[in-house]
Amino acid sequence: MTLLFCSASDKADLWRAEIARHLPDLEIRVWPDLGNPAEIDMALVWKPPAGMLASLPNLALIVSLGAGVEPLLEDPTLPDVPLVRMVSDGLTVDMAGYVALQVLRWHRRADEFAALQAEARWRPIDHKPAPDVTVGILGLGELGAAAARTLRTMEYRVLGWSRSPKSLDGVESFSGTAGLAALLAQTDLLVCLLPLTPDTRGILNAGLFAALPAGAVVINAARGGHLVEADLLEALDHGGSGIGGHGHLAGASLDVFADEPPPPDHPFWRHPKIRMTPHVAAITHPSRSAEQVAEAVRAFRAGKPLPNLVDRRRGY
Ligand code: NDP
Ligand code: OXD
Repeated sequence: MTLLFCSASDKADLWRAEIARHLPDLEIRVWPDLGNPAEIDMALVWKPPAGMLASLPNLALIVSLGAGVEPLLEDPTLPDVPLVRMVSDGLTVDMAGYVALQVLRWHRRADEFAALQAEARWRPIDHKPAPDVTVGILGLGELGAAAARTLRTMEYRVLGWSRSPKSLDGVESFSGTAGLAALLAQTDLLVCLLPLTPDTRGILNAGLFAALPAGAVVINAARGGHLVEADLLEALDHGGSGIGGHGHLAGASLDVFADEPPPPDHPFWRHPKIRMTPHVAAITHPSRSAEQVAEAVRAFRAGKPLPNLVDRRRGY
């Protein structure tokens, strides 16, 4: 059995070494040096060139290096074989940390204190106790649930929205359209951790922002396609008076963008109420995630049920 590795943004040598620690007998080839394509039956990929997977006649398993699989599902030539996505402790811990960092940054006024320090000014600014601050999380899956658990340890009030209701200690669960409206009406900081599907594309739009209380903050760590960028700018700049001055929303933390990187003249770069990171909220580190790849390969070899199988009809 032979696995093909294909990713322009991951280090093939590191992955090969880490996977070999778990599966020393597995032959791994690195795209574009695939040798005889007919010998490849498994592929480990992140954003492979469109049509590449379809050119492997005996491909029987695809493992995604990412948790989100919409780049694969958007390829109309994607072979109809089982697709496993990345779920790993490394990714989960990273994402929970990113969400906690952004929630604290806005709640504890971190940027305002940084600005005051730059002017050598000593000015205490008050903040609400954490239990009086409500964080609403869209998507209570692997990453959303982990973020919720972390925020609960910090005593924030946490609400979560998912397709099916969830039972998570200390987290109020909402689902459906009415559930979304109820969650938004109570949310001070809104976190998006949904998969990008036809149902969720553009969900962070003018209607959703208007349903949030004035002064709310939006944190998008899922996909750029969830956000209607012009609507965010409008909600930040107009329509009320948030903590940071004019505008219905007080601010936004964005890790993901429609175009990555956004062009140099994109208004987000210099917007005073936007904090950007370059799609680094959670990283699939080989040392923390090779075991999950090995698990999928072992199950595949043994003909056992595959872990973290994507439901293609649902789109995640
Ligand atoms: P999961 O599949 O585990 O969770 C998805 C959650 O979203 C589930 O709770 C699901 O509900 C809910 N959901 C899906 N569709 C809808 C809908 N139409 N309405 C309401 N709820 C919905 O995904 P992960 O938590 O592993 O990952 C989430 C996303 O995070 C990924 O798809 C990816 O885009 C992004 N990501 C970003 C990274 C970054 O660095 N910025 C890194 C890794 C991932 P239910 O449970 O009922 O099915
Ligand atoms: C992922 C990502 O989906 O890194 O894993 O965005």
